[in-house]
This record gives sequence, structure tokens and C-alpha cells, in this order.
Amino acid sequence: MKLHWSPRSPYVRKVLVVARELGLNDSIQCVRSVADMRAPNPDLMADNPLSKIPAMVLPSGEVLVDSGVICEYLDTLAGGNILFPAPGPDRWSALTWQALATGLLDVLTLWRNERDKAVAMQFPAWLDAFALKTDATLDRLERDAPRLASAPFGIGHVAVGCCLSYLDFRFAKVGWREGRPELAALHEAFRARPSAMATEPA
Ligand SMILES: N[C@@H](CCC(=O)N[C@@H](CS)C(=O)NCC(=O)O)C(=O)O
Repeated sequence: MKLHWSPRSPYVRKVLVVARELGLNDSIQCVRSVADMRAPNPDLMADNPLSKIPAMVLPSGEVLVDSGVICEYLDTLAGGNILFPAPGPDRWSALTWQALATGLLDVLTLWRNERDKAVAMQFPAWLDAFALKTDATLDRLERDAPRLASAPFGIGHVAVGCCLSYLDFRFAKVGWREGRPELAALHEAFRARPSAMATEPA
């Protein structure tokens, strides 16, 4: 399997962590693909017309796009219902945690684009909205952290872990741990896993 990859993408990291957790790391060949919102990459677009990573080319030639889809495919390949619970309440919780964390990454990506513009070009209402949504999502995850901590390690933990590491990497000033001790403890447990240590953004 060929994975369109970049070393600092938190979405790609989700796939790498899942692959390691499932023992599938050696089945994946990572190919460096530049994904820049302002400059669509024709080589990447040949496989993913959205010009986004991760995208994974299967031996059959079929291309899977979106980190959640790829992670669930890998889970199925490893036997199924390992990191993705079977249909039922635990599955909806896990998928919701994944959606919150991946959605927060989407907000952070837009926030980063906006803050990197010249100040005169920035739109303050957007900056405020990104900050508000980030805080509110982190508060929701803090409330859910005890449930996450007691649930078997799964896709929710992977997505939340990668998202919090991305905050540390690109948004240290947000100080997300402040007032969120449960989430901070959850993240320490994530960071201690071999799959997380091997994929830490440099
Ligand atoms: N929903 C997608 C989002 C992927 C995504 O936004 N990836 C970024 C890389 S960190 C990207 O490819 N950005 C380029 C672009 O949006 O054109 C997923 O979960 O895989």
C-alpha cells in the first residue's frame, strides 16, 4: 500500500499511529507528497483530486482518501473492531471523539492560514471564531476525558492524541492544558505509547 505522506501532518500521523498499533506498519510505503492549500499538487491530485493527504493507494489500484476512512480500512485489514468498536454506543462515542478531534484540526488549519497573513489582510472575526471553537472543543474533550480514559484504546484516543500534539507543535501559545487536567493526563498516556513515540512530529 502506498501512502501519500508528509512528516508533520497530524492527519497522516493518525494513519501511522493506527498502522503501528495494528502491526501493519511494514505493509505501508510512505511517499512524500506536498499538500499546500494554495498550490494544488498535480501528482497528488492524480490519486486524490482534493490534493489532500493522507491518501492511500491499495494494491488493487483503488485509492482511499481521508484519515478516518484509511484508519478504518486498516482496522478491517487487521481483523476488524480492534480500534473501531462494533456498531453500538461505544462506536458512536469513538467516532464522535474522532470527529471532534479531526474537526478541531480543520479549525486549526484555517486559523494557521489566517494568522500567517499580513496583519492588514487578517479578518479579526475569523481569528476570534477559531479561538472560540478551539476553546469550546477542548472543554468538551476535557469533560469526555474520564470516559476516554476508561474506554479501550481506539480511534478516538488516536485522533485526540494527534490533535493535542499538533496544538503543542503549532499552537503552544493556546496553553490547552490550563484548566484541563484530565485531558492533559490522557495526552501523557498517549505520548507514552510506542506508536506515538515513533511518529512524534519533529
Ligand atoms: N479530512 C481530511 C483532512 C486532510 C487534510 O486537510 N490534510 C492536509 C494536510 S495536514 C492537506 O492535505 N491540506 C492541503 C489542502 O487542503 O489543500 C482527513 O482527515 O484526512
